[in-house]
Amino acid sequence: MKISLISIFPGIHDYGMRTISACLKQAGHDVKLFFLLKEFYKRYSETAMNNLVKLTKGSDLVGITLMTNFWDNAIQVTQKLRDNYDFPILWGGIHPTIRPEECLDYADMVCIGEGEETIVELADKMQNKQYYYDVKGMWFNDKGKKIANGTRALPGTKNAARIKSLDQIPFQDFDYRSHFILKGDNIIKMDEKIVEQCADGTYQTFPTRGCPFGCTFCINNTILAMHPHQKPIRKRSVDNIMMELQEVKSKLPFIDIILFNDDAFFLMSLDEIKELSKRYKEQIGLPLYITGATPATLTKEKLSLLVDAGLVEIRMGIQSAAERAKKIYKRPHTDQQVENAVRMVNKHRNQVKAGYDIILDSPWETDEDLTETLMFLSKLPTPFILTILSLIFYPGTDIYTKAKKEGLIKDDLNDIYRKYYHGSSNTYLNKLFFLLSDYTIVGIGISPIIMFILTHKMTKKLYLHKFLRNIIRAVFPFFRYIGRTFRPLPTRLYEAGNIVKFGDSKRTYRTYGQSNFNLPKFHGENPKEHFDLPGSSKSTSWLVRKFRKLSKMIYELKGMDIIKKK
Ligand code: B12
Ligand code: SF4
Repeated sequence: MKISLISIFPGIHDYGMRTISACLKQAGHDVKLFFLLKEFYKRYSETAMNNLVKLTKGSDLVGITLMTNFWDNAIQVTQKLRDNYDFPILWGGIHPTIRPEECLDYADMVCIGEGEETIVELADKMQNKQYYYDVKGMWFNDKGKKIANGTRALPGTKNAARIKSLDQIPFQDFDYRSHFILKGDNIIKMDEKIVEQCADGTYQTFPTRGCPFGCTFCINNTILAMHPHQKPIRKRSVDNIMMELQEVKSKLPFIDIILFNDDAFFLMSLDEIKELSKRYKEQIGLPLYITGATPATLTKEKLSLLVDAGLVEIRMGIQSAAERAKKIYKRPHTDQQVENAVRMVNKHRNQVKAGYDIILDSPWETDEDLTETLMFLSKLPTPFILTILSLIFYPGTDIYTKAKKEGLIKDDLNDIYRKYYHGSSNTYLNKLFFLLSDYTIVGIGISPIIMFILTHKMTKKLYLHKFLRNIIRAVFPFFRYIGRTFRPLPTRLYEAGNIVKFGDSKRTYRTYGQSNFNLPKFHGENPKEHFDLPGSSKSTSWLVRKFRKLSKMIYELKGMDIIKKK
């Protein structure tokens, strides 16, 4: 079977699609993989779409992957292909998993959930001209009649038809000879240079799948409800992880950081982490970045082992410190546990860059709740970076149901599918989170007393709050200079392009910016041009910009940039 798979995300780190492709190739199918990198709020040009039509000619099946925000682009691609060909179009990924029915208004078929077994069974049956409308985990649109075949047991569980262990899943397809990528308006053949440029030195993989907590805004909330009797977390063996990473080292020599992007990595047992760290250090030896550090699962022992193995960056969800919000989100930890986890990470501040996620714009959070979170954050040891996201009620989650019931969602398409996740509303308190983040990155922070004054009702009543905030913003370059001068070791980790040592060895690595995945360099796109975000040049006053420029000049003139740049 000739199968074209289309990834419409803005980066080439599409683990799901690469794995689906590897499974199909392993089963003997002829697969072309397209990376049509695009931010979800931009559409493809007519030239790009015509290119795609040419390149998908002769396909027997086309698969498209999408998350909710990529809805419009999935429709654009589907309609273009539909206007030219009559091959079946299959949608898979997070959004089709939670809303299969509406997807069938556009696609001919939908794959629900993890699709490694499903896609191979479907493709084999299609190739053998067998009846395939009975494939489990699939929904079909048969001339207007929708056929729903339920869910399939998750790969890596004992009820799975074939893949009873995650170790049976082939590694991601990085064979670029059958890959294509959108560059400008044209879709061109991928080559090693482009992979190198787009990978930005990072290789993403997943030692585990799933998370048992099911916070009410997260996809795991939905997945747990869909698979109530299955193990919520599935793990790969250390042997299997090592095999994959050794292959990466030999086939992708430009990779210089490994990212474990699991939802709940620290649910690996101490023994598993001991073995993984030991072998990782001996056999892989690349800097390591781990997300999915849920505060309640992080322990000193696990962390120390990983730091010794080469951990250079960690990301953990805090989301909110307010009791009311944590209850609504069903967060599985106390503020004390978060603080302990942050302090644990901070002990390794000279080697490990810390990132914490915060969710803003919850309609159920009051100004008092936000103030509670700001006060909590201001007490934490620096440096760290805050990734500030705007709450989105993704369908299938409990908060979607709650928001819908309360009439907070008028129109799913505009209020959810097209909502920009970094575009938190421009309120005074929201801006304080961004200001705080600027200060925490440079190892200074904003002290609880200052935060208390900034957030106190009286300050607002006296109309002093904005004035004070502007002063703190304006003097930031000075404090950045102080922070970086007096805390050069930890703060250099937060600047992209610095060469630093990692682990306990003499080896070095180049530090990265906040987002390794988006490709402004390659693609020439910058969301800040389209949204007036806090921190963007549009929302910064002329005076502050001038002041920052002047201090930057002084900073550079004084030659205080002691860290070597590549
Ligand atoms: C890694 C990751 C990213 C990476 C890479 C994305 C990628 N495509 O791989 C990056 C950092 C780029 C990213 C970005 C975003 N992400 Co993200 N991300 C994840 C994460 C943590 C893991 C995804 C993953 O690889 N899972 C493992 C694989 C095995 O699962 P999978 O990708 O779903 O693929 C399987 C199936 O879905 C299916 N499948 C997938 N595609 C197809 C296609 C076909 C044809 C078939 C048959 C099957 C199939 O088979 C695959 C193999 O089993 C998930 C959380 C999660 N647990 O999934 C969030 C998640 C997918 N992200 C999410 C979101 C919202 C985003 C953003 C839109 C916004 C944000 N706040 O981060 C941005 C968008 C970026 C942008 N600039 O526009 C949400 C999606 C919710 C939704 N309803 O759409 C998730 C679920 C997290 C959450 N909030 O719960 N993300
Ligand atoms: S702990 Fe993280 S990954 Fe797990 S359900 Fe909560 S938000 Fe999702």
